[in-house]
Amino acid sequence: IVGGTVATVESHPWVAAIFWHSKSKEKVFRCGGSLISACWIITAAHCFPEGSQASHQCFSVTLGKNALNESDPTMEQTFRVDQIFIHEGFNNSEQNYNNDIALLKLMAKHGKCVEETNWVKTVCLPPPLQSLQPGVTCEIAGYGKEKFGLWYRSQYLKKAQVNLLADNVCQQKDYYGNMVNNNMFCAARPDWSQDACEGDSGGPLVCEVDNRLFLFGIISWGDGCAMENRPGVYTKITNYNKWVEEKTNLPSITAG
Ligand code: 4AZ
Repeated sequence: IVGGTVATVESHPWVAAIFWHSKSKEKVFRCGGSLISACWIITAAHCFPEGSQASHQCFSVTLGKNALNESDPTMEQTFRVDQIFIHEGFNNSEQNYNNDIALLKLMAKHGKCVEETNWVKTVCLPPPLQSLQPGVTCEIAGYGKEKFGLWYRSQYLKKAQVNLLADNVCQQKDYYGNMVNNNMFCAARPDWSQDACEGDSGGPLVCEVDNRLFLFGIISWGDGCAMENRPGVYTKITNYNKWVEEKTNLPSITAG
C-alpha cells in the first residue's frame, strides 16, 4: 500500500496472508486474500502459476496477522490449503488479468477452519446487482510495497482510501483504454497519493452500503503504483456471485 496508514488487523479482520512453501521449506509471502466464510478465502487468480490447482499443498494461509515477519499465536490462525479454484476464464493474453479471481478452500483442523475472534472475521459479499456510484470512497488493505520499485514489502499491514472511478473515465486513452473491461473497475485517490502496490494483489477493497462493509473488489493490477492517470484495477466481485456460490456451495447472497 502506498500512502495510507499502518492498520491493525482488527480493522480488516478478513485480510489473509497467502504463503508459498518452496522445496527448501522456505515460506514466501505470495498474495493477499479475504476470508468470506470459515473455510474459504477469495483472492486473485494471477497469484497462482499454471498448475497450482495441483500444488495446493505448497500454500498456506494465515489470518489475524499484523506484521509479515512477526507472528503472534494469540491472534494468528494458520491453515493449509485443501483446494484451489482458479476462474476458468482467467486470461492474461491481453495483459489485463481478465477474470482475476480464485478461491482457496482451507483445510479444516478437527473439523473446523477459522474461529471468529477480534482479529479474524469474515467479510460479506455484496448482493449480485449492487452497484456503487463513481466517487464513493472505499478502503483497501495489504502487506504490499509502500512505493513502486522498492525491493522489499511493507512489514506491516496497511490500509488506504481510494475512490471508485467511472468506467468511461478509466477506459479513456490516457488512462487504460480497453485494457479495462466490465469484469474490472478502477479506483484511485483524487490526488494519486494512495494506492495498492506489488504484493497487495488478491487483497480486499471494501465499501460501505447502509452502514455495512462489503467486499466489492479484489486488488488485481495497475501500471506502477500511485501514479497520475494510472488507477488501481480491481476484479468486480458482483460479476462472480454465481461462480462463488457454485464453487463454495455457500448459500446465495440476497439483498435486504
Ligand atoms: C501488483 O503487482 C500490483 N497500483 C497490484 C496493484 C497495483 C499495481 C501492482 C495497483 O500486485
